[in-house]
Amino acid sequence: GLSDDEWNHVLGIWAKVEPELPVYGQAVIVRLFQVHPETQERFAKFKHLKTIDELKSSEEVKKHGTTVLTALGRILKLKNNHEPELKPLAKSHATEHKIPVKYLEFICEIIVKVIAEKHPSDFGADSQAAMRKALELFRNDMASKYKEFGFQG
Ligand code: HKL
Ligand code: NA
Repeated sequence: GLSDDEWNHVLGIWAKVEPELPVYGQAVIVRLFQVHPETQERFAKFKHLKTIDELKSSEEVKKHGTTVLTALGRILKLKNNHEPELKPLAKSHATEHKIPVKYLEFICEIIVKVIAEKHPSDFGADSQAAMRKALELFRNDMASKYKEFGFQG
């Protein structure tokens, strides 16, 4: 797990992100689809969006990004005790959506980059390191739940 100090960093930067969750959510999903186009293929509802302008102007993309970051925020706020919130998410991503752990790595990396771009002065080295550690914990626990659900990820 993370130390109290590390969680303070994580939740401190998250408090700055939260008032603008739709902006962040949109930026994260658009970037994910741009940098890793195979991830967009996982969404039947987004397959018709071909250009960067179409992605950026899609209310559905923005809504999905907001929902994803809202779910992630709930997990982060539970700190080292995220299991009750994480389990149903791992179940759906393992058994229904079949999302490889590699894709979780992609989105986590993009989340850190997008925050660093939008909040450079509030997201110093210690905060970035703490956020990376929290997202690594999230991914590792998702991966072990995946295995419990019979998905090798
Ligand atoms: N999804 C997340 C989080 C993540 C930061 C990592 C997260 C948090 N998801 O049809 C659905 C698909 C979903 C969801 C509904 C779908 C396809 C899908 N997700 C794909 C992905 C990918 C692959 C591009 C990645 C990297 C990823 C990562 C949260 Fe994800 N996702 C949902 C959700 C929630 C908002 C819903 C599922 C709701 C649920 O499981 O409730 C028990
Ligand atoms: Na800081």
